[in-house]
Amino acid sequence: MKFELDPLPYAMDALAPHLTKETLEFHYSKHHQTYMTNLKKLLEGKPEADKSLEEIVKTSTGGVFNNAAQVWNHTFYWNSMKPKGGGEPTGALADAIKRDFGNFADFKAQFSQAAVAQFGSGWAWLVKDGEKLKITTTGNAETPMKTGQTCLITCDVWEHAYYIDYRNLRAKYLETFLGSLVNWDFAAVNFK
Ligand code: MN3
Repeated sequence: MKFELDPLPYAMDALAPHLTKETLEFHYSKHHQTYMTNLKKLLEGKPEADKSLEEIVKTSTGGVFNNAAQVWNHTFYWNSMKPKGGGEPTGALADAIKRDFGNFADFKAQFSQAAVAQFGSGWAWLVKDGEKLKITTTGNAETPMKTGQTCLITCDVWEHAYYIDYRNLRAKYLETFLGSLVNWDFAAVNFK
């Protein structure tokens, strides 16, 4: 793999005021970068270093898994948001959400509840499991990608994702994520 982070898909201040430049500077340049730096150190001179990031996530355990999965999860998270995001999905993804959650408002409520209920650090996900859409949460670095589900959207619910802007108010962060940041275009591409 190449041991470099993908660049952020937007400027550091592009998600403000919902997520500030300070949050993105810490989250991308410190947290995300540290997972990559650690992974590089752990794999230096090892045959796994030639594998793709996805292969490493799927086949590793312990510290290698934790750092590799956090690199993958964060890149997926950055792409799960965009400036002037929010709104509702359209087309086949909108139909599938209606089919599996009743309606979009119910989907949003269930996603937010699941994210708030995740105890401690982790992630909330919309995934495609076979043909069915599901909301799932994972603890720490765990990722549905490892178990063969197709990830459509994720929200990072580690405190470092929201503490600068929202302090302890994870529910408020979720409301903003779903209302103003989530990138349904990215979800639609993953859904296909
Ligand atoms: Mn994070």
